[in-house]
Amino acid sequence: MVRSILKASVAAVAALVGAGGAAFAQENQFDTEKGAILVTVVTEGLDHPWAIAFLPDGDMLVTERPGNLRVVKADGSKSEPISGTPQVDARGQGGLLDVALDPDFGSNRLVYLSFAEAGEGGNSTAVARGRLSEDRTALENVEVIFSQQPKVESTAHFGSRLVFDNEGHLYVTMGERSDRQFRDHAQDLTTHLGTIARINPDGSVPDDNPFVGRSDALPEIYAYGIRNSQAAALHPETGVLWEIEHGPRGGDELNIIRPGANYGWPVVTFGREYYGPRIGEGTSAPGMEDPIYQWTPVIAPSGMIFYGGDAFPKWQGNLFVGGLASTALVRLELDGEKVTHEERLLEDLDFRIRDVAEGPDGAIYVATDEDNGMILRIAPAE
Ligand SMILES: [Ca+2]
Repeated sequence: MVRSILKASVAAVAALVGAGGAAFAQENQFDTEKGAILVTVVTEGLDHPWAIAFLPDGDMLVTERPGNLRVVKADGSKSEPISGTPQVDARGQGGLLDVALDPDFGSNRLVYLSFAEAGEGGNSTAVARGRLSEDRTALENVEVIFSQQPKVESTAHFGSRLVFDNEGHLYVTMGERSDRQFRDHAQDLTTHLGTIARINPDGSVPDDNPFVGRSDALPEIYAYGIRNSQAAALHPETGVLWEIEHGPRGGDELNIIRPGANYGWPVVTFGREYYGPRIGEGTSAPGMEDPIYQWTPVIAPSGMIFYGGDAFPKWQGNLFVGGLASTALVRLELDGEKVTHEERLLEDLDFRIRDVAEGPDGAIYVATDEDNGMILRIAPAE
């Protein structure tokens, strides 16, 4: 249960109210299996924050789904929206989504954004990049480096997370756009629907992508059979991409992404249609990769990290996943490629958790997907 620490000023005592009506103070202490944690409100008043990316000085770039990118300082102050960001289609699940820094941000100041892009045929997931001005008020020389093909009429399943690998390629996780008539495209290599792309930072195709040179496949595709992936991270030791995707009713999946592999949707799944019937041909099939872990009922996953900080020695190497419907920060213990234990944190707060990030201070930061969205900092209580 919630144990609030009310200290310092009267202002700090003013309770915030979560989506579920739970009283929530500026600082809150909770017990976990590995010790007590202190959950602090870094900032509030964000409009459905979707992603957090730490700048080298410890401040954050934060996207808001309706279309704004802001700097949130470590002291919680928020900048005005940064100019130059792309126009987004903010209907439904669309809008401004992930933000990632170039691996050479220190010298080139390049920032990458994924977003729902309107265009001929409807909309699709796209990636833009631009240079963050020295005063951090503008993105300059913004160009769209990738657009998912084709655009369709849907307001759902845009993915998307942006992850650089250790060789400087950019992974873009996407969705299959949700509607029944689009679903089968997740098995169709002539579209980007339901795939993970791997591109160079300028949007060109790496020579060693698995489908390069095939006339029946788009060369950006790295893996396919994906339903809707809003969580992805590079494994810190193997350098391999791990991805978590939304199932339908049941069957959220944790997958290890291999080049050219087929992750099965909608042929195999642990989930069912929202209205009850089975989907596809069961839970496993030859030539299709099984998830290494699945959630039924779903957690509705968004955002993940492999924790590597010093603040929580007992959590090193654990995988943390944001949960929307589950209103939880899910902690997974791993043994190689096996999940050995799961714990759910922050569940009682009733906040939809949209993104998870590790700060340079080793604390864990989460963004809550609410009208009054917050950034919360999670640190050891002692
Ligand atoms: Ca699958």
